[in-house]
Amino acid sequence: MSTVCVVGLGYIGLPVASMLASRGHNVVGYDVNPKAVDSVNKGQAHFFEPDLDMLLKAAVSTERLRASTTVVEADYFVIAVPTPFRADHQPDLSYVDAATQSIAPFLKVGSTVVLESTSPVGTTERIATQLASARPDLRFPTYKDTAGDYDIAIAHCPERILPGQMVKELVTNDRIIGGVTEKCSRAAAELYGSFVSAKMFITDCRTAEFVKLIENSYRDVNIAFANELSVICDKLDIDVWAAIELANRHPRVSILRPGAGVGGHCIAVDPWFIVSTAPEESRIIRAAREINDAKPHWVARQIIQHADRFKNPIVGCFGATYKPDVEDMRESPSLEVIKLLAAHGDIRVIVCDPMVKELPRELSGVNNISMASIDETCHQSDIAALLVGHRQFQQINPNRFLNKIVVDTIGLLAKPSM
Ligand code: SAJ
Repeated sequence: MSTVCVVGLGYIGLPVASMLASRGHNVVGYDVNPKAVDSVNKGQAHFFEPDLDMLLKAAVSTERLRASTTVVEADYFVIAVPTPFRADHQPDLSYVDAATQSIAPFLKVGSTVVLESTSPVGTTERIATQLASARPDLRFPTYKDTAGDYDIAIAHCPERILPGQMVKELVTNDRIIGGVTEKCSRAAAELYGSFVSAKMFITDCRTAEFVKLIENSYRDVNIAFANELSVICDKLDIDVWAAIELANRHPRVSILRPGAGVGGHCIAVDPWFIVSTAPEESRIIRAAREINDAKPHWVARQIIQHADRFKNPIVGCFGATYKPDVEDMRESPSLEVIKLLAAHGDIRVIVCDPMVKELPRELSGVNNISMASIDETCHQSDIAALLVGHRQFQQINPNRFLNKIVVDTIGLLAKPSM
């Protein structure tokens, strides 16, 4: 069993740290946020993810996992910090750089550094270069170098788990492991082999970085296609859900679902990392991002057009999270719709979301926004904006919408066409 220092106890780092501990490794989770550290040490996750609390509690109570605000010496360092983009859509690598600097003093001969954070191509090599300059006493690998001998292995093993199913997918998803050299890949595979039951595919770090980015871009492009269809269908007075369902009867067609837009910290972000490195060439990828980003604005315009027919319109927004059955509101398109509606001062907006206890600060103090139960929202609203397909919304009796204008962005009330 190894000692592992997981850098960053967020949405990815915490499940990974808990999983590693459950497989018998001695894990220290490092985070700069003392609140997150305290809560982890009490065995409590600071965000909701099914089955995570159970795994974490067991890891802490067996003392295989402890959280700390300081890094420790370890056999493995797993970096799982955010990689957002800046206002100009250029990647912000400041968290990865800070993580790299924080582990540098604690490397020892034989340590392996694994980057899990989704990152632009070249980031794993950037870590190697930065560590080499911080630790001139140690030897570091260079890209695809087979001859060189070195003390530290460095690899990228991009996270692939789906929020809502993270604990299961950590074990069952195939993994891509891209070392700076093949020897580095093998060192990382050793650690991941202790909990991954699926296949592990070895490649180089640049390919691994690119593979992760194209996985999410693939999904973004396909969702953009579905969103574009919904706008076209609206213009042509065609039921988009029926059209997609019928098209998907073709054996080689599988169109995704339109919605209020694309949110979360992955699919709405990662494609920009490709666009930023190849701006001229990334034409579909950029267009997809723009189409998906425009969708909440289109949805809000539709609702406002209906609302203008009422004297004191009340719009019930069903859903505020970025997707069904999670409590995460990061980059949420439904939240964007809510903001745009509220900015139209004449509309009263009622938000209903059983996954959300309170709205983000910038919205909770706004006069014309309030939160209400499903029942009250159905009862009070003139217009029902169906924005997120939570399980609880699927159980609403469709008759409750009969006397309202319904803007159904997610096909909640779509009738099967066959
Ligand atoms: N969405 C649609 N229509 C669809 C499917 C999704 O509008 O048919 C929307 C969702 O409502 C949401 C957004 O797209 O707003 C993204 O949701 P998602 O469930 O597709 O993906 P994420 O962002 O929760 O997680 C993704 C996953 N990537 C892929 O499926 C290729 C996950 O495996 C990654 O680990 C994660 O990104 C990540 O961290 O990169």
